[in-house]
Amino acid sequence: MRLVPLWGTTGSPDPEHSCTTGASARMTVHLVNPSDNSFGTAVITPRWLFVLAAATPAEMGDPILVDESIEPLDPQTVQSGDIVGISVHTGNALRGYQVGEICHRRGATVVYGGIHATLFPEEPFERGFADAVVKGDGDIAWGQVLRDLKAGSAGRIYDGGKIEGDDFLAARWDLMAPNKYMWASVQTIRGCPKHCSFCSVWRTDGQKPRQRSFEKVIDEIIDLRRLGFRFIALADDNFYPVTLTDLRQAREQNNHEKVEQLLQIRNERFLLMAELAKLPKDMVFFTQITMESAEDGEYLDAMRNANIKGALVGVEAVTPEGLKSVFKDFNYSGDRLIEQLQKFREHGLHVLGSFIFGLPSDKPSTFGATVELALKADVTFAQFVMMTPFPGTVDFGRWEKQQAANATLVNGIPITKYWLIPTMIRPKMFTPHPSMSAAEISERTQRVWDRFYDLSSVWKRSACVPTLKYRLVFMMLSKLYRQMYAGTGISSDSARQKKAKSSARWIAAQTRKFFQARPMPELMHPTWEPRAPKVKSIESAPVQIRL
Ligand code: B12
Ligand code: SF4
Repeated sequence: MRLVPLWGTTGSPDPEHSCTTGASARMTVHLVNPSDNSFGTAVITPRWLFVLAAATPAEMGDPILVDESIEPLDPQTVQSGDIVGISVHTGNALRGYQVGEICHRRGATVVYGGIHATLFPEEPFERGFADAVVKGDGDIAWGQVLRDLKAGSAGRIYDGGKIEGDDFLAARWDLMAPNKYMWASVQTIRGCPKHCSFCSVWRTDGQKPRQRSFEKVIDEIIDLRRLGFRFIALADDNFYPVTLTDLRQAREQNNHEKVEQLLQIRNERFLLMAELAKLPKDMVFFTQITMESAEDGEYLDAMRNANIKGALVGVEAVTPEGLKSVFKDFNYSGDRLIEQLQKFREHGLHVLGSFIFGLPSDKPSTFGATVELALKADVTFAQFVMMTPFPGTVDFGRWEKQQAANATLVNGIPITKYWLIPTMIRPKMFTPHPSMSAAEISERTQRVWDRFYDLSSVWKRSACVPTLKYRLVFMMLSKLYRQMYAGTGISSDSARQKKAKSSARWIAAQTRKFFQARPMPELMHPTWEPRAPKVKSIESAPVQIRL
């Protein structure tokens, strides 16, 4: 881990307010998860909020946590001298900068982190009244920033690097607002060895899987079950870091060291799943996985035994050309794709299929073919997202180059900085398509959602749960999923968005009750056998350099 405050000390945009002046008498720490859409209830906990709470040094007191996907920040709660940590991903960066401005005007010190700040560390200074920015992992860096702020010697940009899996902190679930979330989220691994063109994970989180030891994961999950959470999202980039093909290739190359490394990662996954299987049987896990796992029956069976009931599978495209264009030609297309998706069901796992529309190879007929395939392949849920070039991706790099010569402006903002365009006028499609307009792609995508989530299809799919009561819950969940997307993403018409949002708010509140479980304070943590400490890689050595 490199923990490097870069480029000297902070220069606050407001000369009367500088965080270099050191501790004020009162220094409450706030952490804000920005969102334009507040639904009163959220589906999944934003894990960073509770991890950074754990990273806050005890001497600073418990931080105040605000998740705007539940309720907007009340500015009155922020006082002069407070410190506010804000996380930004690309979609919520603009709201994040507004929150930063509000807090700055109230006299607080503002620190940004998260994937967008990692990719554009200068932007929060230019747009969001930042006093400091943390790039990369915050588990260790956040404590350092706070201690530096308290001492009046904070750096401007800190690089938290990519820490080892065993340094990932367990979240402070005790600070979570009660009765607001349906699923808690626990990370078991970060990074992904693939390199899909639309994804930045392999760049920002690295291609080397960073795995937490199973004991730490299980301990955290037990804490959650004790609190009454039985639905847990394993918020991993890719739950299947080593494929059978990886192993076969390493063996064919007689690369014994590589085989050993791969087996170590794989064995740790099996150890984790074996322990998950020992947890109370009412627990339900969900994760994200690549399609290749369908070929690994042993792995899928271990997942089923571990109560991992389902996974988001990135199908992306149903044609070979589409898959090639996103560097995902390890996926199958056509009938073989259907067979592969069905394998998950054969092994007792539900699939949330994720499909992308707007790829250059897409034609008007692709939309219908995709939804028919999704219906035929027995996927339990599906999401149909429109191609968005996220910064840090290969697609974004290409598009930025194309735009460099003759940049399109929206509201005076270059379209390659689309996250700075106010959400109401932000285009839904960015990269021009060779044969369809953005409106046509959006319209056709919406129709695909409507078809997949029409009442009779949802009712048919709801047969996967045992009782009528649960079939009704399944239907509400499907409706909620569709509404949340219409409210925040695909819908181009604002009346429809508004309606979708208010109905999502109501459904979310009703649905959450079904996720609640009896707290189990009596559940004990296992006593773990000590294991030999892992050797840390050089890149993760905790170097602390101050310039
Ligand atoms: C789980 C997950 C989800 C879940 C849960 C989201 C949630 N409520 O948290 C679901 C499925 C709902 C989801 C949805 C989406 N997601 Co998502 N998601 C993830 C995933 C896999 C893990 C996130 C996580 O929990 N990580 C664990 C925490 C601990 O890590 P972290 O957030 O990175 O935080 C660490 C550091 O970044 C840093 N840090 C973070 N914030 C701050 C703040 C401060 C002040 C400091 C100091 C440090 C700091 O410290 C933390 C601890 O080390 C990430 C991939 C990833 N590796 O991040 C994608 C990811 C964040 N998602 C992504 C996307 C695109 C989306 C969607 C837009 C997808 C879509 N098309 O609809 C939606 C947007 C939803 C929304 N409105 O927020 C992209 C974001 C790309 C970008 N440039 O913004 C990512 C990176 C995946 C990708 N393929 O590129 N997602
Ligand atoms: S899309 Fe999934 S498989 Fe592809 S690089 Fe990103 S995390 Fe890995």
